[in-house]
Amino acid sequence: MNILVTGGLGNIGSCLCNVLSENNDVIILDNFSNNTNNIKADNVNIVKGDVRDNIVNDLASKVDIIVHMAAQISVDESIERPIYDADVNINGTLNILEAARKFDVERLIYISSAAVYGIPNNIPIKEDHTVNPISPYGLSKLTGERYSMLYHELYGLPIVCFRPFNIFGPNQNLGSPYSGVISKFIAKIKRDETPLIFGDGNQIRDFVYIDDVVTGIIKSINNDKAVGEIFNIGTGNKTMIKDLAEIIIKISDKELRPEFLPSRTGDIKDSCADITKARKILEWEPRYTVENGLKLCYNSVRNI
Ligand code: UD2
Repeated sequence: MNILVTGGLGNIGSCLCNVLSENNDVIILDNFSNNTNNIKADNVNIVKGDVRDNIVNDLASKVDIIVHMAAQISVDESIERPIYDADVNINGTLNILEAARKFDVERLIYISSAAVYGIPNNIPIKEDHTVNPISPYGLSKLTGERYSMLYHELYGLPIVCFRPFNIFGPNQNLGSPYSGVISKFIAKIKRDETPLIFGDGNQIRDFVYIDDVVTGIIKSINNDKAVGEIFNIGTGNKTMIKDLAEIIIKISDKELRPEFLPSRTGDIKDSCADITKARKILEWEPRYTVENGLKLCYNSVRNI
């Protein structure tokens, strides 16, 4: 099959493209904002461009399937620059949807975010939980979902949406101010510094390993029952941030203790996915525990 992956040079994108390229012809559309290229296969066609531009028509005309994950991904940046966030995440998605409609793609997979839920009323969170984003990023991702579903209903576009929870894996940019807590803790611990915990550390997250996310996405490509559906992608396992710090310190075999700082403003207290739907319809099961995934992440970092 011919597959277009927008944002294919990002962390999840490159991991996905490396797997897809084993059996498919892959085209990546990416604006190179990540500054790295972890694509291993040489049969991947990498095109530099923007999802808001006309180039998406040219690329959509050449493929059977589109995975759309190019986005403005930072919550903080979305609060600083809400118009830019909306332009990339909403108009960019609309541009992709139109191209997919025009060229009759067989599947469009839209990568949304657990940020659409905002502060949950209860955990684990099912897909039918109320959506109430608390950042422009969450709102722009939700709008992309809504447009996707509308294109499915109005034009019969075969759409699948995913709401990933806290994704982690090797190759995350340890220096980036936008990287997640795991990258932050690993960077600190590798430098023999104390990891910083915001708040009491009792807040819960659902950390899902990148390879499991990729498997879930791939399983939706040939599954007709997935069309028109939205799936949480997490593990259903709750990890407290203070426990996360302890696990990484243990892996490092260093004598470090985390330092506790005031809570981050706007931080969500607890978040965890209910993944019953993906288990049932996609026959998908996450394989990595947090511990296993963390060992792989920690050991992948050589020099810092
Ligand atoms: C995640 C997503 C974000 C958005 C959001 C929606 C990541 C990296 N971010 O934000 O894009 O979808 O969910 O809810 O997946 N923390 C520390 N010390 C640190 C860094 C973080 O204690 O050095 C805490 C932080 O206060 C929070 C938790 O760790 O309670 C997780 O933080 P995060 O930035 O990794 O991800 P999150 O869940 O806020």
